[in-house]
Amino acid sequence: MEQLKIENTTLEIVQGDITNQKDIEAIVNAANAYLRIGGGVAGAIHMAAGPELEEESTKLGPIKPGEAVITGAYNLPNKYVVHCLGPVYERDIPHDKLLANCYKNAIDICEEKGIESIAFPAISTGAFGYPVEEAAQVALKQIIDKMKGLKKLKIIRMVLFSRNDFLIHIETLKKLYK
Ligand code: AR6
Repeated sequence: MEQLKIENTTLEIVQGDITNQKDIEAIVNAANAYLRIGGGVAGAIHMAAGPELEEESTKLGPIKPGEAVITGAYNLPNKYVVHCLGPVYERDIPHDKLLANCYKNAIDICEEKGIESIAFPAISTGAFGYPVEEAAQVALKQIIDKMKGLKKLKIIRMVLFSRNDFLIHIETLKKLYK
């Protein structure tokens, strides 16, 4: 695990499954616009949460790239799911701004609701085709920018599914924060 502390907040980078973050209050879903079940992260989250999640989430859709909304987490070990719609690479432009907005808006929701910990997957890097090296730079830069002055949020965790994505995020963090 790699960690970076800025003021009162710690950024953690781990390899793992977003549905298995038992010590985290809110996990982030790499959602589709209609907040339906879907595949990848969204499929895993809905499967673990149970059907009530889709009942609640679909009422909040459709959302636009970069937007984030919050629901309960039902059978997941967390309290909330924050659903972010990432950009489809090279279709939703500017993709870097829209991807950064996902992280920014999710963190703003936590501050508004007094949530102390959040875990993100690498939004847009699966079905939406965002190259992981580029996405890691955008995500980590935006997270670090937001970490200054946070009042409620104490832990921000990036959860990478594969070893390769995990190592790319660690390298990117080292380059951004030396
Ligand atoms: N935990 C953590 N990361 C995961 C997990 C998991 N359980 N499963 C996959 N990943 P994706 P997107 C990684 O496709 O690109 C869905 O169908 C995966 O390796 O879930 O934003 C939705 O319904 C990849 O690096 O999200 C949307 O239509 C990253 O999570 C669309 O896909 C994101 O992959 C969203 O596409």
